[in-house]
Amino acid sequence: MAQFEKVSQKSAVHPKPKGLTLQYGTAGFRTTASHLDHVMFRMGLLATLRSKKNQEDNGVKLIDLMGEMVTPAWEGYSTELANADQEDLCSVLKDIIGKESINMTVAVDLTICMDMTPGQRCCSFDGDADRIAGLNLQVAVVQTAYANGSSTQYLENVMKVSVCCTKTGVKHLHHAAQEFDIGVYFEANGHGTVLFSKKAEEKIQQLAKDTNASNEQKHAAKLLKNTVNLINQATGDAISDMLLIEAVLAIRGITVQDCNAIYSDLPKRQLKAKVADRRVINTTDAERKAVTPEGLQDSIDELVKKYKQARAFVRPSGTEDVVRVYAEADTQESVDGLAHQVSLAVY
Ligand code: 16G
Repeated sequence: MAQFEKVSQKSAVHPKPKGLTLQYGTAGFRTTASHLDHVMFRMGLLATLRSKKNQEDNGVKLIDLMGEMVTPAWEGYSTELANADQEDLCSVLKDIIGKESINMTVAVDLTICMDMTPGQRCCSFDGDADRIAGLNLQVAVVQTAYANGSSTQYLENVMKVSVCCTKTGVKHLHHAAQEFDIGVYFEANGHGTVLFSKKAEEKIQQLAKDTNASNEQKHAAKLLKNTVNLINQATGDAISDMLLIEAVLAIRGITVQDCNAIYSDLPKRQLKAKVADRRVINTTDAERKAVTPEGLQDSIDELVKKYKQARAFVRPSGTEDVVRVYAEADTQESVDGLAHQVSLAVY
């Protein structure tokens, strides 16, 4: 068929490096840019098929920093760049750089995001939330194996809230959180939000206007109503999460330092182990136990037994070609030793 001849011709311009195998994971295809040219071309083909199957149009849309449409000026640049003839491409790029005064000379060091001084207020974008009482709603916190053991203990023993653990990856936490009236999900690397069931939202609305409710109940319901309005239930939205935390701190009259001092994290260590094929490691129990290769989990269990308040697990990364090793124990020295020994057991 003629269209396949065209595909062959065009894909020859985007050759696949010999012997390179990539796997679609949580982060899609992620590797060095020089290895992605053929992937970009081939994913264009796949997107066309996906859209043809669903009878949808194709399209490419740029989204601005806050998720809104790009400005008219940048729409214009998009049109110019997309339509530029090959020989004019660089001059169009230079033109945009000039018009927008984009500094192309300063090397950006991504390892330095800001200078901090003691007491200065800043936040890293992640998800968190608080608990509620009195509405007979099932509230639960969903974590992953990376959640510090102290946080799990605090939630279960002090806050008396149900905690469940899922595999790493927003989609797993999100689905688990949907099982509850109020599901708070949080990954230690910062992804998270709060989900409210329809029933929970209705109960909160009713209580907020219930004339028989006490002022205290009405106040609590109002706070919850505002939380429903503020939090982004579609996805862990760092900005709304941050605003919610600010609101909780203000309402409780506590500082970030007070909040940080509620419990102390157990010392932890994460390491990466590079192995020939990370997929030989298969896990169960929300990634807390390795089922293959045989004997690996026994070795980890033996090592963990040597330390106090210790736990450790290994899992193949979904975004990098490595095995991740995580350990916790009573002291930093112990946990460093444990993580190192567990990573040796992986090789
Ligand atoms: C991705 C996931 C994140 C997960 C991380 C684990 C989404 C939107 N993001 O960033 O949830 O924690 O991968 O990476 O799903 P890892 O598998 O390399 O440890």
